[in-house]
Amino acid sequence: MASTIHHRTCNLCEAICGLEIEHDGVQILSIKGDKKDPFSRGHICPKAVALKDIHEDPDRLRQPLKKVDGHWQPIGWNEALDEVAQRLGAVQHAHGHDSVGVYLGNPNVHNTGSMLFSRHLLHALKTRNRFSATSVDQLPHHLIAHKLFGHQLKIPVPDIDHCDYFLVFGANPMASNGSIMTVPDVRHRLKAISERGGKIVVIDPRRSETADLASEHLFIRPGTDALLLAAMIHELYASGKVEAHRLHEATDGLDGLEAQFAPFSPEAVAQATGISALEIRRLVSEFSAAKHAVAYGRMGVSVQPFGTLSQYLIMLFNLLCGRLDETGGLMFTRPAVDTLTVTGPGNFDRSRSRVRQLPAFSGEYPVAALAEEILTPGEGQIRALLTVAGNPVLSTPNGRQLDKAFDQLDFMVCIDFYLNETTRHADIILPPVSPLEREHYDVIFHLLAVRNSTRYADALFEKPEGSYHDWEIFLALADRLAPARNLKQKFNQISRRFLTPKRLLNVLLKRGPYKLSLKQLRAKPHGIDLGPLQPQLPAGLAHRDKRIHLHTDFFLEDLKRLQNLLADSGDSEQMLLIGRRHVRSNNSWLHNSQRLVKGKPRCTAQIHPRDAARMGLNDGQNLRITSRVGSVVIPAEITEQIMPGVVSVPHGWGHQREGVQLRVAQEHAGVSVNDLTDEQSLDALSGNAALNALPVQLSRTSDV
Ligand SMILES: Nc1nc2c(c(=O)[nH]1)N[C@H]1C(S)=C(S)[C@@H](COP(=O)(O)OP(=O)(O)OC[C@H]3O[C@@H](n4cnc5c(=O)[nH]c(N)nc54)[C@H](O)[C@@H]3O)O[C@H]1N2
Ligand SMILES: Nc1nc2c(c(=O)[nH]1)N[C@H]1C(S)=C(S)[C@@H](COP(=O)(O)OP(=O)(O)OC[C@H]3O[C@@H](n4cnc5c(=O)[nH]c(N)nc54)[C@H](O)[C@@H]3O)O[C@H]1N2
Ligand code: SF4
Ligand SMILES: [Mo]
Repeated sequence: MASTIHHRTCNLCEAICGLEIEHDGVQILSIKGDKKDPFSRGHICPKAVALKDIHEDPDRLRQPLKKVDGHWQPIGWNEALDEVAQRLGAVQHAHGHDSVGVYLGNPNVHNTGSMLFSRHLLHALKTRNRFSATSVDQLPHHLIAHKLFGHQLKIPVPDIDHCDYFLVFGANPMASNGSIMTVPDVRHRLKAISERGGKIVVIDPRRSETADLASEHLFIRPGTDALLLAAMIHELYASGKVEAHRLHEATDGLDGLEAQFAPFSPEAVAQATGISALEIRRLVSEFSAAKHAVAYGRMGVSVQPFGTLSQYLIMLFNLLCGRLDETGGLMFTRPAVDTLTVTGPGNFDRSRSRVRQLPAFSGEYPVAALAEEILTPGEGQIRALLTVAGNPVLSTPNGRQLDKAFDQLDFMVCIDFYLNETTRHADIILPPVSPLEREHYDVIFHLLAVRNSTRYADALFEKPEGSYHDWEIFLALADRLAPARNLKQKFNQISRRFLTPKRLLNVLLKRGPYKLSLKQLRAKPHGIDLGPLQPQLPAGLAHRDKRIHLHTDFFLEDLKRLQNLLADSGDSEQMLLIGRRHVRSNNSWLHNSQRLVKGKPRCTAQIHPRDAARMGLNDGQNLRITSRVGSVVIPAEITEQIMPGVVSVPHGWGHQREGVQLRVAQEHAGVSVNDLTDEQSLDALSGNAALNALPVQLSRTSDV
């Protein structure tokens, strides 16, 4: 067959790049960036070609597996689905609905069918023990959006194409390609800021790839961003730079703010943060003076002990500077599918986890509590677990404790196409089709994009006969777990299957603000540009009273805890652990692609020459890192890119665990940083894991 070009969206990360895939109906011949795509403009990163590697990977599971006497046996779909439903049902029958736990991983969000259909399975399971990757990631953003703007997904993004001052806290879009900011071709977009005379300032304990491209980089002691931000707000008031803005009229809670920030003068926080009072004042005055400025923070500030407070102060700083909902500031999108109607507005602290009393957000408990909910006996204990597109053993804190917990379960089922560190614990694995065998529409990421845009792609390959999409697995299990008991229920089951993600998408598009249809999107395979972001508040607020609710009582309560940080900031000898991302990696699951892992090993511990010298450590020598919960041995990479007193280890590695079937990844195993991260280290307000700024001890080991 002659070769054809298929246009589709890369589903691997939040940048949603448009791809041009050349294929002959069976084989993929090449993967390139789609130059005609108005949003991604031909940009791709090295991971895009891994879509071919995943598709062709001999280790990718194509048939359900069942563990029998410790050995995996392929079984048929009906048998597998029947057995899963029967075993989950039996556990629930004996121990109640909450005895089954669910963990949803990150790739669900990049999967149209999963986004639109997982609720049916969750509904059928009726368990309150739900967890997801949200609580090792963007939970603070949802909590703030829910409280301030009235909906968990009403999250503003930096209008990077129009700002001339971009202040970045703990984000590395040059490696991650952007997060809670869908920004394909970020390199050119960042460069354009400098080219129009603007400035990019990066605050990060590591001189990251983004810092390298920025106009300025300031090292900050991990976990102290909230102090810096509090001082910036203090300085805003002190220097009379709070900007009168139309939105302040529509904001509840602005009165009396100044006094709350009194203790946090630039001088007071300088030592703890490592940033001088002079520099803090300069940051504030430059930001205030810029025509279009925006402050933005991501993983480095979300996933640390002051995750929510830091993100809240970033929001407050933008608001006080008149940068919220303004061109070149922090803006809201207007996506073609009104994503806010696909989920509820969110809710917080409606229930608490059984063992540690951690608050649920929108029906999910912090995943840091998952292991203890399995390991602690008593009423409501989790005895069976379903994971969907997740690898919590490598991706969530204290992975060794999770290994232990999963071993103890009565039953575990994983919907996943790899036999990895998590799924090896399963009794049954249900593998969905490959990403190229399904249609794609980004329900979530157009909502978070720096430009209003929309793009749909049909499946590249037809799925093999008898195989299942994730959403079909969900429905097959839901039907079995909650069989229709009357005609109406039967009708509901048939109609949701008839609806399909594609048809549902068509309905959502037609109902959306641009009244588009799937047919119209299909006619434009390069995507449709829907224009720059536009101001939309207060009318666009999701709160019924069309006001911003600052909820200062809730959020600023944490300033008290922050003051303690100010008080005991003397110990600069304490080493703090932070994470790191690399453009050729994606969380834990792209290490089975030879071309992505080849070259110098990347799972190294970066430390500063000063710390290395103190320990008598040479570059490449093995280093032992120990935390409260565990210890790993990892080669040291000595570099001035990292701040003294800080050690950086990337996550998602550690494929040496027994029973993993990822042949390439195992040859480049590395160690898992989440064998060090502590399930007790949390962001106090939200329960989000504090994976960054973790106290650790370093010691030398003899070479292995
Ligand atoms: N190549 C690649 N791309 C990815 C992913 C991937 O694994 N690999 N994962 C995707 C996912 S799921 C996400 S959520 C995004 C994340 O996207 P980003 O948040 O942009 O990615 P990170 O590299 O985690 O950036 C965090 C930065 O915070 C810094 N940091 C650590 N601790 C602190 C601190 O206490 N304060 C400050 N100010 N900075 C700190 C780190 O040095 C790092 O530079 O990336 C997505 N894209
Ligand atoms: N220390 C530290 N830990 C971190 C982070 C960090 O910065 N530092 N980052 C955190 C972040 S931001 C995130 S999002 C989490 C990610 O945490 P997880 O989502 O739990 O982990 P992933 O590594 O993304 O694993 C994804 C799994 O989904 C499977 N998969 C991929 N596509 C599909 C699909 O279409 N269908 C199905 N059914 N399965 C699929 C893969 O085989 C893999 O097993 O990790 C977090 N962990
Ligand atoms: S930047 Fe993200 S979306 Fe774009 S090609 Fe790379 S992995 Fe895919
Ligand atoms: Mo993430």
